[in-house]
Amino acid sequence: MAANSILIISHQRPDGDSCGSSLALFNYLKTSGKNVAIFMADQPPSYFSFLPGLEVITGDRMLLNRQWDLVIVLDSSDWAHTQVKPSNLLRKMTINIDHHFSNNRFGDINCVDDLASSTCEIIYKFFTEIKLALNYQLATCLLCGILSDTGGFYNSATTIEAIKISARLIDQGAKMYKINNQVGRNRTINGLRLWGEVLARLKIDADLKIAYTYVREEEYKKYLINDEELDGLINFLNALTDVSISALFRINRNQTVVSLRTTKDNINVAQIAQLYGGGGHQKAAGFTLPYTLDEDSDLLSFLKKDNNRCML
Ligand SMILES: [Mn+2]
Repeated sequence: MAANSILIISHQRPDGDSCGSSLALFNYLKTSGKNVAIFMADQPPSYFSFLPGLEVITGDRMLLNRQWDLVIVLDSSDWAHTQVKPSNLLRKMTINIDHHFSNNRFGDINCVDDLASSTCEIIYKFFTEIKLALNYQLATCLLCGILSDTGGFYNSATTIEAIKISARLIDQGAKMYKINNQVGRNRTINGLRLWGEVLARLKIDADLKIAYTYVREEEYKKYLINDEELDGLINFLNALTDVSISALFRINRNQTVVSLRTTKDNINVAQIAQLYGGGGHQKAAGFTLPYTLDEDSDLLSFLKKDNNRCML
């Protein structure tokens, strides 16, 4: 089947991998003469503006009412993370390209490799397979995804393969230090002040070996920041020694978003997240509770309850 109209979809709260992989594929398909668009439920953070073509990413739901030959879903373990209802989406075929441990193989074709550092790594391998010559733009998009998901070669997703591919992307002109600075070190003064408050109430439960803290929706508003400014905080907490898991609770009006990190070989936080309808990677995962937890006492009793069921 030759697909002429192609919709690329990626997950809510876009990150460097979803934006990088979507834009790299978009550029390739556009150059191949296809009618192509990218849908993401949320707008990408402005600090990704260095990515060529970022402005084509749209949250315009009118796109979802059109008829598409092909839908390609990137970097999303299931439909829920895209905030798109597949039953309403008119398409002949769905291709699912992803690297999450928890991917539920929702596509007609599933290209899922949970050993890949990032979706960008899988797209790179596809481009290599079809012998596509990479240019600066494609290399920048792909390196952005690898550096985002490996935390700048810091976390357990950092494989020999990821480093080898990155070296080739740098050879094509992608600037590693620039991407790392844009993606990993883009802090605002208000963002850091909020980090300070959240870190000041960090608790460690010695029995569970869990470090945990929380942030409330009102605090984002108080500091006039987007909650994506806290994305780096949970990775920062993962630097704690002597704990098995770090947890950040974002307490919103009607729900609680929980992020989990571990550096321990014997712990798979994606399995914990899956118990609550979430997902992610073995060392970095999250889930959303459809209710609000109240500060310290609730958080601890929630963690203790979980500990009985699944943790450690
Ligand atoms: Mn990813």
